[in-house]
Amino acid sequence: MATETALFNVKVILAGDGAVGKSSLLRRYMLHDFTEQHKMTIGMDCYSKMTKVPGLGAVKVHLWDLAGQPRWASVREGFYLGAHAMALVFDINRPETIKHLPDWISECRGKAARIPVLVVANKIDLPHRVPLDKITKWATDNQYDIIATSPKTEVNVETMFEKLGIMGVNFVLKSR
Ligand SMILES: Nc1nc2c(ncn2[C@@H]2O[C@H](COP(=O)(O)OP(=O)(O)O)[C@@H](O)[C@H]2O)c(=O)[nH]1
Ligand SMILES: [Mg+2]
Repeated sequence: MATETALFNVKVILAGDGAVGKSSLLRRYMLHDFTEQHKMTIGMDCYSKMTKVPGLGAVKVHLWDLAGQPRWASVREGFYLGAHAMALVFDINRPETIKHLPDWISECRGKAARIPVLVVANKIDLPHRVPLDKITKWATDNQYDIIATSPKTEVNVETMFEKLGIMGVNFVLKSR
């Protein structure tokens, strides 16, 4: 296979409470696979993938999967540094994961002040215990992009990561 040199290297982080589906989104995107089992991420996992951004060419996206549980908070601090985009994931079936979104924003903003945020409404195959409209309004009011996903039923996973790549590249270009 021909190797391609990336014109851009983009660091994307996945944040959000434990068990909202961050690792599952990555697993679906990277390995085209899904499992019902939840295995807590230990500290952090990292994956890289070459993608093409229309009009810009080859982009290498480095995806950082953060462990969401409070016990990993001190480990997470360093992961925000140098990030170019953040996926803020919650579980549409667990309202408390939505309530915690502003805490994730504050944790990140302390380390990566202006990175673009994509709010990810995950597990949309399950009953929506908070209406999507309400969260969409919160996201738009705060100038965050939003997408509804399900790695289980394969909804919008590719689109989510493509969006993050583009957001990351735009942030790199803006920061130059
Ligand atoms: N029904 C449903 N379950 C999901 C979905 N995404 C993840 N899960 C399940 O939610 C649990 C937690 O997922 P995981 O990816 O480990 O969450 P993380 O802690 O945020 O990385 C696992 O049991 C997954 O199988 C989804 O889109 N729909
Ligand atoms: Mg995980």
